[in-house]
Amino acid sequence: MKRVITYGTFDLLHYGHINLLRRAKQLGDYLIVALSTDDFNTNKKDKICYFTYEERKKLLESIRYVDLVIPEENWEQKRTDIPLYHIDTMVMGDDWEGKFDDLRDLCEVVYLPRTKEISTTKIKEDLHK
Ligand code: C2G
Repeated sequence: MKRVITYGTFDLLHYGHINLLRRAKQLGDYLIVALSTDDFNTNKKDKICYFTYEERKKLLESIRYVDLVIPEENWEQKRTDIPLYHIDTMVMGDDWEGKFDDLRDLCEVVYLPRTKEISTTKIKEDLHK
């Protein structure tokens, strides 16, 4: 049973996120999503979410590739999450390329190409036009 984890805010869920989650699941048998809490987004990631944590959690739990959603409350928890959840592989989009290589002593770290043409920022800008 290969266990995969990924981290993110996943606000205004879109097909770029789904592409990431689908490929992450293809790397194992069980996919955990550590979802950034509202507090973490506001105070540390400088992100204002449209949907609350609970709403974003419900959306992610309805995705066939996702087996478990846990809260991401800070940048540092990865080092405890990986042994705690017996993680074999951590997956992130390549906008994070290299940023989590220090975790390679704990698990495989894989960066996957982002879906270029879509982003929450673009959605908001296009809707604003
Ligand atoms: N993503 C993607 N393609 C997009 C947009 C996002 O592949 N067009 C990926 C990102 O690379 C990330 C995941 O989808 O791996 C979630 O995206 P965000 O919610 O923007 O994640 P981020 O805010 O970067 O949070 O501790 C890590 C952070 O919590 C990552």
